[in-house]
Amino acid sequence: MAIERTISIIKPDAVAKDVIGQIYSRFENNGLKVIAAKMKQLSRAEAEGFYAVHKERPFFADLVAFMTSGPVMIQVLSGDNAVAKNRELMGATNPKEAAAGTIRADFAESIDANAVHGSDSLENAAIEIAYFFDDSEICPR
Ligand code: RTP
Ligand code: MG
Repeated sequence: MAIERTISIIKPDAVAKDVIGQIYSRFENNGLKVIAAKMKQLSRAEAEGFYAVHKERPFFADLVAFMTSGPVMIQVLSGDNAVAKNRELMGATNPKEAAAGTIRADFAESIDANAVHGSDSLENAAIEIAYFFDDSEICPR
């Protein structure tokens, strides 16, 4: 298996619920190392840029409003098959459809307030990492 990097964002709902530590434990207990992290209040422009791929979708305005509603915790995860592993730990986008024991099944409120973001491909992971982190902020280990 290949060591990959991916972006995880703990969204405002999960930060507000004080479950950052519980979510980090799931990463660490499943072979994903945190190699960079920052808490950040996203500006509207930052959220729009991050989710630009969705800008024509009907939910875009709600998504940007939600992602700027409070601080988010952004981390680079590293590990075997990290992109798919993180998506597996997250569960389905809609928490009602998320498998038992996944982050979204356990912590998400709704399809909008769904606790976490994870890169959906290796290519997008590289783009999203560069969006939030300089190389000097990443600590490979
Ligand atoms: P994310 O990008 O946040 O990791 O989530 P995802 O890949 O599972 O879902 P994606 O299709 O990329 O959608 C991004 C976020 O937009 C919201 N959404 N709302 N109302 C809706 O139909 C709808 N669809 C998507 C969700 O918050 C989703 O996480
Ligand atoms: Mg997505």
